[in-house]
Amino acid sequence: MVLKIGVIGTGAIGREHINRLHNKLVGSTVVAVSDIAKDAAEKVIADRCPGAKFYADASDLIKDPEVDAIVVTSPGFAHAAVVLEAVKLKKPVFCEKPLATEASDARKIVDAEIAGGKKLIQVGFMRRYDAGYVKLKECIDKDEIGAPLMLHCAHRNPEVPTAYKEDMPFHDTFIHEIDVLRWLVGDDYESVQVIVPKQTKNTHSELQDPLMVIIRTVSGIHIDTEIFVNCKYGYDIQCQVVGETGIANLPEPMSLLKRSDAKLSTEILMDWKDRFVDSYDVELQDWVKSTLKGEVNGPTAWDGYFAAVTADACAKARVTGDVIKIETGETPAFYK
Ligand code: NAD
Ligand code: ISE
Repeated sequence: MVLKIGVIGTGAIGREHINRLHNKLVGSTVVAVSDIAKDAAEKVIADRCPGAKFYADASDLIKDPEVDAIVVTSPGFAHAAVVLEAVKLKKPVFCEKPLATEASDARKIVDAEIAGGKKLIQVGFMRRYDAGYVKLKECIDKDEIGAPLMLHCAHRNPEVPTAYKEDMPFHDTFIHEIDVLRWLVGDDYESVQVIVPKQTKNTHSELQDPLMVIIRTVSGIHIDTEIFVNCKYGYDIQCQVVGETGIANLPEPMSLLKRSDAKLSTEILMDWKDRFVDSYDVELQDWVKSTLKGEVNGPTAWDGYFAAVTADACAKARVTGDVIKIETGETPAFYK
């Protein structure tokens, strides 16, 4: 059986996912595409999924009876409306992160999914499928370094466009750490605090860069993460777990170690597309497989909601300088 997919949003990651789902992975085909930019979307169809229908209005794509499942790769602010429409029609959804840019919208999605009585939504937190993070989790779960006490992390992008501003470091960038670190240590968050260090000259008036976020988990684990989105030198993701009896680091991406010209050198990647290429493949193949079985195995709408609440708390903490409590309420039995 083949899953017939409609994709909403044909930008940077939409194009990549269309290619995966139509030409690379097993059990899926892209039958419809929607975007507010018609010409660019039609070019994507011609290049990557010829024959797929184009819809100017995403609602029409969701309603198309030929479309079994929806992939949402439009910008974050446009996610909630289409996810809610798909849930209403009981269609499975893979929604790129963030599930919503405001926790109140993410909560509406959770409530709608629970009311429908069936899990339908997976959120695109692909780091849970990254071989390095999977190894780190195995190491923690097998108690190889004792109980985690502290995590030191960094999320560095070479640069961001000027449209990237205000609270995007939390909702667009740090949202990955919010999800993957909670999954890694298996502990919810109690509070967040944001520190604004000396600013890089490479930022602009509407963006504070770098930022430092400190999370305290319910059991008391300390997690500090540097968010630095104009670091210039590379796309660099770091994570070190300090346990009671040892330390484990997220592996560096595989890269040649070269001795030449009196130098010992190795390349640093510049793009998230390259850094996480394998994780996106594994993530979407797993989503296709589980969707065909009528299941959701990956990060749920509740995970998306938890991340949105934490990102909102970071946004507040940045402005007030306070330690802000994370208040999500109990995980509903539906998601346990
Ligand atoms: P992008 O700006 O490159 O592309 C967005 C596309 O959506 C554009 O083609 C735009 O015309 C279209 N669009 C805008 N509003 C729309 C609407 N209302 N309905 C339909 N289409 C609309 O953005 P991107 O980098 O591809 O990011 C898209 C989403 O994917 C974001 O949520 C982003 O956070 C996420 N993303 C995830 C990762 C990851 O590592 N998991 C990486 C990059 C982006
Ligand atoms: C982008 O949307 C991603 O999800 C990347 O993984 C992240 O590193 C980047 O900061 C975001 O803008």
